[in-house]
Amino acid sequence: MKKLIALTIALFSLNAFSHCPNEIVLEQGELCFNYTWTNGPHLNGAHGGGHHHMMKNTGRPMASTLEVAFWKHGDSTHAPVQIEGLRIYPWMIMNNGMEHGSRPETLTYDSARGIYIVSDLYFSKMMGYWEVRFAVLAGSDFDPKSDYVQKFEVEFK
Ligand SMILES: [Cu+2]
Repeated sequence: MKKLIALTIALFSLNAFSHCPNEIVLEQGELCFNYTWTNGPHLNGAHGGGHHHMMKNTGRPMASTLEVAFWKHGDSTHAPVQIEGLRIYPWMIMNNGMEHGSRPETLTYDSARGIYIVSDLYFSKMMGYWEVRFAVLAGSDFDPKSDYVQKFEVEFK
């Protein structure tokens, strides 16, 4: 029991020293990132006929917005890191084995706050799950199915 407590304390202090909620390895090295939903995530009804989170007046699907901050691994000041050619996009893995994206998302860098804002994210309700994927564009042969470097599953409330 004592050992377990000591280990727990060690892990907690390590975490405080080099807080890294998520890791991504890119050309510039190991980065950490944190993400926050500032709008949503909203799960929209399938094929426009659903009832989940549709806008009351228009019946149009609702967009979600995500904010992401990157910093160098081990940097306790969390100085913002900008990533050339970054793309953050939605991706669905369907239960039937098919995979697909969504409408084009919008990525903006808020230089005052040092964060990326991903808007126009549309998640439709289907048999499967949505991921948010991270990629650095390698050119026109970019394949969103396989050319991502990091991802997380979207958890809808
Ligand atoms: Cu689907």
